[in-house]
This record gives sequence, C-alpha cells and structure tokens, in this order.
Amino acid sequence: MPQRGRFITLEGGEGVGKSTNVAFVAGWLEAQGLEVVRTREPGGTPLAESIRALLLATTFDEPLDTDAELLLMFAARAQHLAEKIEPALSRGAWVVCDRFTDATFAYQGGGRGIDPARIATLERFVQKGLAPDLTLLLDMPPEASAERLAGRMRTQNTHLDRFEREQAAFFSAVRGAYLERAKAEPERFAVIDAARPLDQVQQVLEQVLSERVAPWR
Ligand code: Z5A
Repeated sequence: MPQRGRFITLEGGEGVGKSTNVAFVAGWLEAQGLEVVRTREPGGTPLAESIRALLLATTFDEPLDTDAELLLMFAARAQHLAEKIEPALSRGAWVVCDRFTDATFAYQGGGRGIDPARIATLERFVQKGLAPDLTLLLDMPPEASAERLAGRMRTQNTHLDRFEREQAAFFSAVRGAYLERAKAEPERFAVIDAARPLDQVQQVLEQVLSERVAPWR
C-alpha cells in the first residue's frame, strides 16, 4: 500500500493571497517529486462547486439562514472529502487546499457567531478524525486586503460575492477567530505576514515548507 499523502491547507481572510500561494505551494511540492492535487473550498468537485455557487450567490430574495449556511459548507465538504481529498491521500498524493474547516470556525463561528462547539460536532461527523497536517495562515489587516481586492475588481471587472459584502466588523471577527485557532494549535499552524510583498511572503512559505515537509518524507 502506498504511504498516505499529506494534507496542507491555506487559510486567511479575503484577498490575502491564498489562491496565488496555493499555486506556489503546489509547485514547490511538485518540484520535490510529489504528486499534488490542488483544490479549494467550498467546492473542489462539480457537485460541491454547485453548492459553492449557492453559498456565494447574491440573487435570492431571501437571506440565507446562518445554520443553513453552516450545513451547506459541511455538505460541500463531505462531497469533496469523499470524491477528491480522501482518494488522493489514500493513493499517496499530497492535497493542497484553498480553505478548509478553519474557515468555518472563522466565518460561521467568528463572523456569524455560531457556537464553535456546534461546528466541532459537525467537524467530527463529516471528517471522522481527518484534519490538515499543516495550515498556512496568511494574515493581514482586513482593511489592507480589501484594498487589494478593490484593485483586482477594477482591473478584472469582478463583482462582490455574498461574503465580500459583509462589513468591517465581520472581517475583524473572522481574523480574530483565525488567530485564536492558530494560537491554540501552534504545531499545525504557521502564521505568515501576508501584507509583505509577494516575493517575501513566498520566501517565508518556502522556509516553512522546507522545515515542516522534510520529516514527513
Ligand atoms: N467560506 C466560509 O464562510 N466558510 C467556509 O467554511 C469556507 C469558506 C471554506 C469564498 O472563499 C467564501 O467562502 C469566502 C469565505 C467563505 N468569502 N470571503 N470573503 P474564497 O476562498 O473564494 O474567497 P476569497 O478569500 O474572497 O478569495 P480570493 O478573493 O480569491 O482571495 P485570495 O485567494 O486570498 O487572494 P488572491 O486571489 O490570491 O489574491 C488577491 C489579489 O492580491 C490578486 O490580485 C493577487 O495578485 C494579489 N496579491 C496576492 N498576494 C499579494 C502580495 N503579497 N502583495 C500584493 N498583492 C498580492
């Protein structure tokens, strides 16, 4: 049987550079000769991407109930785990995922105010003990990342999704919840200052990967 792969997640607020750095991390691991599966949440499979579209939509006339939002996040996650993440890890591939359950604790817990104990119950039910081996938390003040996103919106003509329409207090609560989780689990998390220029962020990522990945090979 092949050695089980490792599960690496990138987390952080909106526009901190997760997608950009998922590509960097995956490329770095591939250069070490590893098979890498890149993916994201909510989403990652056709069905889970359909749930993502529901979660981000701004076109419904009714507000999305916070418990419904939480359950949709975990429904998408259950599908993603069954169809993509578990099969990849079992065949020995490494999975690099743009957001995972820490985002649920940050957004639905910190942002929406859902009791973390209720989220933890769903986490156990859906993940059956599975957790990331390493979480790279890209941290920066939400005001600064909002400026980055405004720049992207101007150049790429994108619109704000349902989460991006939230107010500043929501994003500070999200950041606070992420930092609390990182403090509680320092062996799993690496907190990276994402406000620096991209080449400096990637130098730090490379250093963290070199230190953390070597003992697993
Ligand atoms: N959500 C949730 O509520 N609960 C959950 O359990 C999960 C998710 C899993 C969609 O996620 C929403 O789902 C999310 C939380 C919620 N909503 N929000 N907000 P998403 O991951 O798609 O959302 P996002 O954070 O808005 O993604 P994003 O806008 O694509 O941001 P990003 O991936 O972190 O950033 P990026 O695209 O890599 O970079 C943004 C721009 O900055 C881009 O132009 C880059 O070239 C530039 N960039 C990147 N790094 C730098 C540096 N260092 N300097 C300068 N410029 C940079």
